Amino acid sequence: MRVIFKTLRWILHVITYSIKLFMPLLPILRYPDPRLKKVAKRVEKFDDSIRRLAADMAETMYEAPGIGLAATQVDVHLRVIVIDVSETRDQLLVLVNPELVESDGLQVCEEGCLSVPGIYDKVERAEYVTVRYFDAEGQEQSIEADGLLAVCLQHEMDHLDGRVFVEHLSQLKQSRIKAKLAKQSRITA
Ligand code: K1U
Ligand code: ZN
Repeated sequence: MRVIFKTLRWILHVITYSIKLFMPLLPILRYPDPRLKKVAKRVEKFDDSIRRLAADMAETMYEAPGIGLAATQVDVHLRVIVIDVSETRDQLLVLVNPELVESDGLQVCEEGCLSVPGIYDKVERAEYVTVRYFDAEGQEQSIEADGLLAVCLQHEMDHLDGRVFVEHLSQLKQSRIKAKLAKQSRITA
């Protein structure tokens, strides 16, 4: 009897561990959840809670997998984003209170969003951006970016202002996307 009980406990442990392995650490809000529209507040105190949030967001982003994540998407309305566009997935950027200080040119890039699963579409963004921000230790930094990093910075900063990339698309496309996502959630419910 004890052996059976121990085996069952071990099986349960393996199942729980496997589920955890494939699940993002923090639940990600799905469009059109109204909480994605909230404007995030500036971080005033750089304490351990901010570093913990950034670490949990990074883990969630890597597990999803994604190349960026904004705190808004995990229902935390503070101006914190994490980004890693490297192929090696080892160049994590944590940006607190990011501000666009310069932008130039235009580029059109196919975007996706962890809050809008399965939807990809072209969006026009600035080609070059300079972003001033604070790192997790509260040190002021600045980053100049082009290509995918520039797109990702603009996409994540949009989230902090309550904007999702699909809002750059036509009303017709937005309605179709909402209908598709509603159908998806009816199927998975
Ligand atoms: O904000 C988010 O939801 C993350 C989003 C960021 C982004 C993607 C594409 C263009 C602009 C911004 C994603 O990461 S969607 C997933 C994705 O693009 C991806 C996932 C794995 C490997 C490579 C890309
Ligand atoms: Zn997104």
